[in-house]
Amino acid sequence: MITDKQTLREVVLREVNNVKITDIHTHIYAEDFGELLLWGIDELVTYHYLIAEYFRYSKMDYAEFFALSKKEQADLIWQKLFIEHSPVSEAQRGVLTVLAELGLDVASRDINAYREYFASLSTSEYIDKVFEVSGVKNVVMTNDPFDPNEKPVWDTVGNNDPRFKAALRVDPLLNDYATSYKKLQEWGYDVSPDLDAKSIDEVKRFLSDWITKMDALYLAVSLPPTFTVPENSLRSRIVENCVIPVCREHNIPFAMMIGVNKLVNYKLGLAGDSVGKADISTVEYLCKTYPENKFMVTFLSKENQHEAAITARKFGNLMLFGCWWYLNNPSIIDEITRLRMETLGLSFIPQHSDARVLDQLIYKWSHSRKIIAEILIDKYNDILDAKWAISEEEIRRDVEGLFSNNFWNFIERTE
Ligand code: FIX
Ligand code: ZN
Repeated sequence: MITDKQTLREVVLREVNNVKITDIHTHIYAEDFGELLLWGIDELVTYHYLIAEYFRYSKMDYAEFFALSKKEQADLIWQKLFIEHSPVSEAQRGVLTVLAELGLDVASRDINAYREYFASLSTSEYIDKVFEVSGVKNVVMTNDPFDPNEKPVWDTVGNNDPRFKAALRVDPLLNDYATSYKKLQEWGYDVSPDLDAKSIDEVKRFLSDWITKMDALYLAVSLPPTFTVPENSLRSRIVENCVIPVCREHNIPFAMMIGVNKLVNYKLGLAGDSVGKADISTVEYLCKTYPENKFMVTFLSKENQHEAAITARKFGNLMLFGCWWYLNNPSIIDEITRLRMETLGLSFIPQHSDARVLDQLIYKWSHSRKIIAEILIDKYNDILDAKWAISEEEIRRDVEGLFSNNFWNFIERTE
């Protein structure tokens, strides 16, 4: 048993550095999905976080920028954010971490030399490399049947890489049924714009068909701060009459990602979304009303985090996950993770990468491992002070829970 703090530190750092991670929410894809999988230095540097940061300095016309090639955009961003200003933001620093952990010469600042490295690798070689360097064992994708570039893949080859799991993403269905119902009709589902009884059955059939086709581990949606159930809206009716029963039938969680104000600056595209504080009472209502359902929830607003942790104490069918998007900064990850551990013990999923570019698995997890390890050390030290002794096996158990098993146990699946 470990009773001294130096040994404890060494063991926690070793276990957190060595644990193989299940990354439960990403926007990366297996190789079979072709161009949907983004990787390499030009994709890294044109990540939408960095585009937003580029326009903090640049007065360039948005449309003119987006008309450029990825390489031309990357050259502008590299010059502005890395050469003319020190790259200290989390997204800027992340690029450097990727290059450093790949063993490239970061000090050279030579983006063309980096391009030569990436050009020397095949997609499958680089997927293997990133999983090896990042210590990620499997990722959950974001799979959208309404995406005209993705649906054909599922209608032909599907997903054949066991490292990549599927999650069914239904934003168009829930947030824009007035448009998306026409796609359902096109695909042979007998739905009407007013969501009558027949439509409810057909939407359920659509969801069930795709959960089965994808072997989806959960059903997910991104939602505005105003998301409310119950209310007299198509979204609320689809959630209660379609999503909840189908998720229960398949025994998969409904994952709600709440707090996005879409396209507050539409000219920035993906970089144009912002954040708003949501109403926790909808999560309380769903967890209380549907105790047989499982809910995964992450809020985008820092202001929702404390009440979310308290709500998770009330409902065992609620699993909080990640420090999402604008919360994925070291200072906020530290605050939220300490709050959650002090409130929920180890019964939460501390992080997901949200990687949109394969390479980001490397930096997002390298940075988060360090933060979470220091918090665990502090919390274990607190109980050592009370003369509680702990074993290496118990530390490994706790760490594997936070970085993988809490998810698999909650969804009642094995990998
Ligand atoms: O809705 C989502 O899954 C968000 O994570 C994305 O839309 C967002 O652009 C993102 O990648 C944040 O990290
Ligand atoms: Zn995401």
